Order: sequence, then structure tokens, then C-alpha cells
Amino acid sequence: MLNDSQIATFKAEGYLIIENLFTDDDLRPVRDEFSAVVEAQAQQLYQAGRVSSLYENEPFERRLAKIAAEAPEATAVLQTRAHKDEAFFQFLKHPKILDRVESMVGPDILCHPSYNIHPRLPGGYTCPHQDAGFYLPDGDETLILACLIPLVDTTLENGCLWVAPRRHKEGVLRHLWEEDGLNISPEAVSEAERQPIPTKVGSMVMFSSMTPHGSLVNHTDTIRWSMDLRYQALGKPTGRWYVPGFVARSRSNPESETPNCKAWIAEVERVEEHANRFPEWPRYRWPNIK
Ligand SMILES: O=C(O)CCC(=O)C(=O)O
Repeated sequence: MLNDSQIATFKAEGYLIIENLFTDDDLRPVRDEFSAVVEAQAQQLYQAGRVSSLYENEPFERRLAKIAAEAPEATAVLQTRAHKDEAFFQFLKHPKILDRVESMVGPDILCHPSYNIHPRLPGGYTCPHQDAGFYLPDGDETLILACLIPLVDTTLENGCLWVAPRRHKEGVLRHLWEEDGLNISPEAVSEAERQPIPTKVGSMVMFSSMTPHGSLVNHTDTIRWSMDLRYQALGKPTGRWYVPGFVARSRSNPESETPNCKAWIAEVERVEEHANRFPEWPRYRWPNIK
């Protein structure tokens, strides 16, 4: 659980760094699962003539970068919530995460539908934003906690996360669609306010959906692998009516917990099929115009 001082820091600063939380054994199953995805991508793209090599001797930190330099589509299977498999599902329910989330949101926890696996490529970065900028306003009153978990050390060079401390109590700032995505307008959060957060593998950074953040540019030739996972109290609005989360922990009704990845996928498909009948209903706070 989080102690009082950690909770106070989170509330005051809008973020919290927890070091030495995960062991190699905790992270190995997801790392292996992502490596298997990269292997499958390499085989498929090689057979399609899209890449000149399988790059099988490259380490986890570099292999996908090599593949994506020739075939940029290689990362799509991991990004944009495409990846759903058993090791990742089990990690989403990891007690080390849920115990800490419980300290903030209570004993009945929804794993929020928005999550990202970030193979941050050389040259890549995350635009300045608040997560709430990507949700509909119904989620604004819900404490939606992001948990950013690096799979490699993140540094100033490879594009670590930055946050704007103490700017999480101002509601949703104006965002604008730019060429590179949805951005908080530059004058709203100055460069000087952006506090980089380099992290070692094994740590976790928690921040709220109202905390302005982004990442530095990855200036290395390796991938800055990380996951950002989200949680909130069960039963509160998510800002995402068109895709469900799943019940990660329910102390009041343990039978209601989503038992496995198959059940999660089935529920996502059911809700998405229903949502597709209402294409005119808004999915984003701001229309995708510049
Ligand atoms: O890891 C990053 O580049 C930033 C992550 C992020 O934007 C998020 O968790 O919302």
C-alpha cells in the first residue's frame, strides 16, 4: 500500500515515483510476451519482403527499432490498445500495482480501458497532454490513475517521461490537434515547468488524468519500452463509453473480477460491437481538426 507521505506527495504534486517496486521476475512475462510479438512481426514482414533481415541477434532494446526503420507498420500491433494477451492481462492485475492503486481509489478497482504499450522509437516522443484531453468530460470527476512502468531504464537521452508538477488542479487545459497529435497549447505549460523523470527498470510513476505530461525525444538508436496502465474506482465514469475496462479487483464481490484475458477480450468485443451502432455519438472531447 502507499504510505501517508506518498499519498500526500501524489495529491500535492500530481505524480508519485515509486522505485524498486518490480523485480526482473515480475517483468519477465510481459517482456517475453512482447518479444514474441516482435518475433512474429519480424517473420511476417521478412516473408512479405518488407524487411531485409529478421534482426534476431539484436537485443530487446533494439530489435524492433531495426525492423521499424524498414517497415514502420511493425509497431502497430503493440500500440493503440491492440495487444491483449495472457501475460499482459495478468500483469494488469499485478498485486504490487493494485495494492498501491487501492490506496488511492478504494477496494473495488476497474482497469481503465485506456492503456498503452510504448515501444518509443528513435526520434519519437509523446506530445504534451493531459490524459483527460483524450477522454470525454464524463470522466473529469473520476480519479483515473496512470501507472507508467518502464521495461528499460528511461533517461534524458532516450526520451523519458516529463510531468508539470502541481498543475493537476486546474481542470482540463485547452488542447489543439497538431501534425503530431493532440497537444496542450504551448503557452499553457511552459518548457520550464516540464520536469523530466528518468526512471530505472523496476520503478513505477503514478500520475492523474489531469497531470500535464509528455516525453522528451528519444535521441538514441534503441527503444524506450514502457507500459502505461490506468485504474479507477469501479462504477465511476471512465470518459470512454465505447470501450470497457475490466474488474481488476473487487474486495466487495471477488466473483465479479474478470477471470482471464479471454473474458476481457469477449467483453471488449461485445461493447465495441454495440458502440459501432452509434457512430455519431462523440468519442473524443475535441473533434480531430486543427
Ligand atoms: O511514455 C510516454 O511517452 C508518455 C506516456 C503517456 O503519455 C501517458 O501515459 O499518457
